[in-house]
Amino acid sequence: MGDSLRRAEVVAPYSPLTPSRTTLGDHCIKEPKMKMTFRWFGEQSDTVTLSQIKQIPGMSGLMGFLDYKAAGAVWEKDEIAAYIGPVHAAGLECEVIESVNVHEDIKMGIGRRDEYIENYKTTIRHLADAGVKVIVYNFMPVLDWLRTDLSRPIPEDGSESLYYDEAELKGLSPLELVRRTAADAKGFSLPGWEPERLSELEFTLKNYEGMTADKLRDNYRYFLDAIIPVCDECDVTMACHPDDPAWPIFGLPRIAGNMADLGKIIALNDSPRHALCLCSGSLGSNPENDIPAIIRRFGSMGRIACLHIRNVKHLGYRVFRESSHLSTDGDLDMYAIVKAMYDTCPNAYIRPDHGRMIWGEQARPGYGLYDRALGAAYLNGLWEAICKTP
Ligand code: DNO
Repeated sequence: MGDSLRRAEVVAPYSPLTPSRTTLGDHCIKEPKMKMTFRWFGEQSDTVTLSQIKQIPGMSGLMGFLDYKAAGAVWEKDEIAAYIGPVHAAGLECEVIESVNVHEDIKMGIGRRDEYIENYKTTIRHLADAGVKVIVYNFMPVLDWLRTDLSRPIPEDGSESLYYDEAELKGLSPLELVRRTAADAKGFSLPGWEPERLSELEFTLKNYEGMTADKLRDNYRYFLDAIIPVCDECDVTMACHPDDPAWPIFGLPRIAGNMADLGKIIALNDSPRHALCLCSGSLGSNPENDIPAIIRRFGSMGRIACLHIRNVKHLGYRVFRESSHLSTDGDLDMYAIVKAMYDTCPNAYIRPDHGRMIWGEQARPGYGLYDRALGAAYLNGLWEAICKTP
């Protein structure tokens, strides 16, 4: 921030009368343009429509998702086409797909893992045929992202946001937490909380007993060794999403919570097809994580394929809420984050991440229209300012 203030002092003030400012080229943001995208759950499952997304300034496409697919199943060509067809018809791209979930057998290294890996390879080929360039996934055991309240009022303005208080987990079993989260979701499905996966929760948790971070990484390497050659063939990049929150939960190991963890993950396979989905909010759940530094490290290695950007407000030890995207509403410096992206991985895809519920909107927690649209506009504003700052 200090850097930006210093810059502001030396840059001449903008004047609408300065002729060079009124020519088309000078008004345009210089390349690279931000590849701004939006998560969309499909025509049957989203309260947000494609035409609304198209009307958000600067929106180039989606990070797509087939919310009904079970982990381990092949994403069939016709299913992918049914999702992507309307997206293209709305004038949006679909070069990123999220949450192609990895089956627990692969993470645990047991049972039918080779069969599920073959299915995953087929899915990669099918997505590549449909023009997909980046696949976002995670390697979190059993539970994806986790919150203890999906609609906690923010006292300052009456909006509602996702909230986490580790103390509230103490008396809860994972199953109780899953039931509570499902009840809290207002009837919407939540990405990462697919019922089929969670119905086997107790059995799966039992199987994870004795799992260590090193064993999990070994199984991860096995998975990558199998799928990365297919990515090379198809020109698709795999983007690993970090742990959220960024520490182990319910005694399950988690291996993607900080810079050192992500370094070990990247070292599992040398191909640039093995990359990260840098999620500022997930990593930002731990105030010790320096998000701009993490972006600079892996961005300059060419290992950030896409970014999920949102802000977090810490309210105590392992207590936080998801704030609006604005720097001053949370604890992350969004200017520094976008600047790190601009400097090291400007061609990565980006999307605003979870938004608050504002203006009376009823939608899937974290995935309404209004606050995410505000987030996208804000990120575009930061980008334009960075592009135009000499
Ligand atoms: C949460 C999302 C995650 C993410 C998956 C990727 O809202 O960011 O569900 O898409 O972890 O597999």
